[in-house]
Amino acid sequence: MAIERTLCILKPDCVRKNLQGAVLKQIQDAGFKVLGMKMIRLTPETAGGFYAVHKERPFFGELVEFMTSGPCVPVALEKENAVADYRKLIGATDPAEAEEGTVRKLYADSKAENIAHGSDSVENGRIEVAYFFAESELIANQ
Ligand code: FUP
Repeated sequence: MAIERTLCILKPDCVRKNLQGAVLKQIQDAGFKVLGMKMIRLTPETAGGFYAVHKERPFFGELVEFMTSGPCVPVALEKENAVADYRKLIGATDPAEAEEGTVRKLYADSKAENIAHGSDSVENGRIEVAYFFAESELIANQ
């Protein structure tokens, strides 16, 4: 299996609930290496650009509003098979459908406020990490 990068965002609901540490511990305990991490507040432009693929969806406005509602924590992760393994760790988009023990099942309130983002393909993992981090900000060898 190949070493991959994937982007986690600890979303504003995660930060509001003071769950950054708990979720990050779960991620690190599962073997993911943290290459970079920062706490930022997204603007409508950065949030809209990140979710541009959902621009025509009915929930786009609310998604941007939520993602800009407070600080969030983008985290660049690396591991073998990182994209699929991380999506398994966070669980289904809707916490009601997420498996027991997953981050979203444990902590998320709804499909809209679901604690953590995860890239959905290896290509998007690279693109999304680069959306938030310059290569020089990533620690490749820890
Ligand atoms: P995921 O890959 O699990 O993050 O889910 P999607 O890419 O399908 O959706 C991105 C974000 O849009 C979700 F995290 C929350 C929001 N969303 C809604 O608010 N309502 C929906 O019906 C679907 C997604």
